[in-house]
Amino acid sequence: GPAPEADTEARQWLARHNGSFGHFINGAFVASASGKTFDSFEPATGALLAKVALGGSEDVNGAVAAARKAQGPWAKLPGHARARHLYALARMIQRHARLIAVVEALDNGKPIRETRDIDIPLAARHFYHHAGWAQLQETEFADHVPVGVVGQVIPWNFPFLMLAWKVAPALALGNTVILKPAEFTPLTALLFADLASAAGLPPGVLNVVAGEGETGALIVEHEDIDKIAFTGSTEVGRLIREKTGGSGKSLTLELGGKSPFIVFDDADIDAAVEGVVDAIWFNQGQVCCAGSRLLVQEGVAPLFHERLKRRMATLRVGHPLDKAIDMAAIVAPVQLQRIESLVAKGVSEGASMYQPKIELPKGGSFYLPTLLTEVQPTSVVATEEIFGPVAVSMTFRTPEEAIQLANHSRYGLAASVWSETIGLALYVAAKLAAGVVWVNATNLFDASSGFGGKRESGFGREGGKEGCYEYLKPKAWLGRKLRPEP
Ligand code: TXE
Repeated sequence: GPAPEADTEARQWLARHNGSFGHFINGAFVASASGKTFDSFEPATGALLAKVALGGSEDVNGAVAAARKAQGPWAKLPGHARARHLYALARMIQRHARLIAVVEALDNGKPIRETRDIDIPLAARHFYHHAGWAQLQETEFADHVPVGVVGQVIPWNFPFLMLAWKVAPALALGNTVILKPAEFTPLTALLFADLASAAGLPPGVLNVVAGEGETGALIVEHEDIDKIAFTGSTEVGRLIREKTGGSGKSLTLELGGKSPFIVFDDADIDAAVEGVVDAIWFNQGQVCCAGSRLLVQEGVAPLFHERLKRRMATLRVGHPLDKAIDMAAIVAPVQLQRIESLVAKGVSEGASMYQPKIELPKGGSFYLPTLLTEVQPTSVVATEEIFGPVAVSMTFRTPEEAIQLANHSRYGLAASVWSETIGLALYVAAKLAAGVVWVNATNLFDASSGFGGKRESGFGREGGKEGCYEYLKPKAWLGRKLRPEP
């Protein structure tokens, strides 16, 4: 189990706020105008972690007014001055990496090994990367202007990393932000606001309004917001698209997925098995680009499934703060029930289920690593996003059949192809409908590489130069004497 002192700093931080958090508006923490709050629980134990302000229209109005007031001066700063702020935020994340990692693990239920080694370092890297773009704004984006005031609504699966993906490019390019973290995981966004304020970020540039879906809807519908950036479910994404249609607001959506993970007969089997571990058991499978649909060539399928099951039996499920575990808790009981009912549906539709005999911790929301084989391509588990530690496996004979099965989806976020024949892998990769294709690899991310989907997985990119354009608008300058006389 976790060392008892492991979370001292995090508990102290919670205690400093008396376990009760306000919104961060115009540079200060404030309670909701209505006085309403909601509870954030520890998924691993079910215990109450904090009480958090529930944002209503007055709170959203206040945040938008602060962001509007701050936007002009923020955009007028020279790029290098904004870059200095982003560098300061990046260093702040690194300096407090341990505290953020622990709070994130407690609030989300994910393993500390992942928050410490992946989420938090990638978030810092995102701020460093975008500091570079801020510095280059005048030269690289001379014919563009900031979008303005941006509303950002993020999910609970990567609370801190999704914050970084959204906040870093927005601020770098001269926008100001109203961010709403997900109701299951509001704490690291509030911690970040605390750190940003200590790092000297001007008031109003970043505002965090906590709350539920209704708070998100208030942001989406606010008249004085110029752009909405959303990551979350395809259903809510569709709703937001309807609500913003015709409003003149810019919109980017990063939604769900059911990404194929294709294994050819000649793949390096051990590497592909480790790939599956990363693809579907990383973050308990609560990953938008999770390799959740295994497509295995018939010749190697029995061996592949046998090796995969053997590997599954070695996975360790435990408390998020235990450094020696592979998987921890599912974010909330409602998500656990969703996983359970989808798997039951899969089994009733004829899938055969394998779960290793691992003892799960008591009290919290835990689910075993699960493999479903003999799955029909049209069944619910093969087409719907389960968003849990459940791999669904089907077989194919030819590359053409693999491509057809892979593209048989309403989504198009990511794909992964495994073959030692690079020509075959690249041929298949080129034909896959996905925003990113990994070859003999999975879940590779970098701040310099734009991430985003096709089809019902959404549109727009986060990261890289293409991601910067999502926070800019082109502006043409035509006329005489645009330059002062010498
Ligand atoms: O997502 P929601 P949920 C998928 C995944 C998961 C399912 C349900 O399949 O099982 O969605 O998760 C805010 N207007 N993904 O219900 O509701 C909400 O408060 C504006 C995939 O938690 O989309 C939160 O901040 N905002 C995904 C955010 O939207 C609204 C990540 C996401 O919540 C709103 C998460 C509204 N009407 C879930 N309703 C991915 N792409 O990675 C809710 N919200």
